[in-house]
Amino acid sequence: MLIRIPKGWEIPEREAAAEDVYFSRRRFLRTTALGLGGIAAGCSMSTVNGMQVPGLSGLAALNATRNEKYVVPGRNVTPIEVTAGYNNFYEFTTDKERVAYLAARFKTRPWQVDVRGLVEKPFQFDVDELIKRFPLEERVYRLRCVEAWSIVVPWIGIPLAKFIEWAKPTSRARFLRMLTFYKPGEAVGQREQDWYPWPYYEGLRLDEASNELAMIVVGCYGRVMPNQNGSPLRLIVPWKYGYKSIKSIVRVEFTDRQPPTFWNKIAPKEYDFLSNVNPAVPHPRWSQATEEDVATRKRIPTLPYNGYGEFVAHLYK
Ligand SMILES: Nc1nc2c(c(=O)[nH]1)N[C@H]1C(S)=C(S)[C@@H](COP(=O)(O)O)O[C@H]1N2
Ligand SMILES: [Mo]
Repeated sequence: MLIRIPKGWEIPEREAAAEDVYFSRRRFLRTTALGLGGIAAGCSMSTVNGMQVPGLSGLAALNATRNEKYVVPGRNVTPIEVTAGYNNFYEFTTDKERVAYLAARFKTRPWQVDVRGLVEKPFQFDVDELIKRFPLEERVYRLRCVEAWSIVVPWIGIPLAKFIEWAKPTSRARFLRMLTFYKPGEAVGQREQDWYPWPYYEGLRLDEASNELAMIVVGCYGRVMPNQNGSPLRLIVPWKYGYKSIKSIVRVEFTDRQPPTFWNKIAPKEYDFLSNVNPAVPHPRWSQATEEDVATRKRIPTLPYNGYGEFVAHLYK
């Protein structure tokens, strides 16, 4: 049985455009999250470092080779209970500390992904086939949300460039469009927040998607990904604001025209197609010069391209 979000928690329509609606209430929510967890009877619960986070037990271990080329100097890896306990996944709720509870029983296996559009031959694959087909890499990346908070995560996945090679786009392909599931019966946020333009959709230019940093991610912290982080497969593009890193992908489409994106559709003046992390360009409603490390609660400077300029700046000359 899924939990019904109490009326008081729902966001009014006029505020729906604000990705940060509940951000300022985080400290309040942090203190109530454990109490609310009790409502989610039947969902599996793990205690990590004394904190309870659902969705962490029973995740299969993944065999991955750490790629030491990608390191995050001066910051520690964010503890798993923070990464898996504080999420943006609007398909479930806008309340970051309740995503883990509401996503705990979402079925992410078996999971088919459609590859279509400007490819030699459209096809479908199962996520576990993909995991068997490609060697998995572990990379520690920063994740910087547009709401000015950040975490550091050891993701496990496949370079998106390798996936693109496998998909065989035609010479006309210029962009990649990705889509999340639409399952209002299972995802309470899709059911009850019907003013959002579901399903979530994102896009990249093909040269961005082919950059060495872009990854199809299937796990983190040595295991299959917890549901709340976008299981069973998501995108990670660490030089862009977090909302570009679309979760729980069901379709990858190659196109010759720039695809629309979910957040741009909702608030075009606030969220553009490229969305590269840039401390010099404030969000219309707040500064992007600094960010809060969610684990330490310390404010730290935001870096151009989230610290990945050496890899990606040439794409935007
Ligand atoms: N399908 C989908 N993907 C999504 C989101 C979402 O609401 N739905 N939120 C985005 C935002 S705003 C951020 S910051 C990251 C958060 O990823 P995390 O919860 O694993 O930290 O996921 C992104 N991908
Ligand atoms: Mo975000």
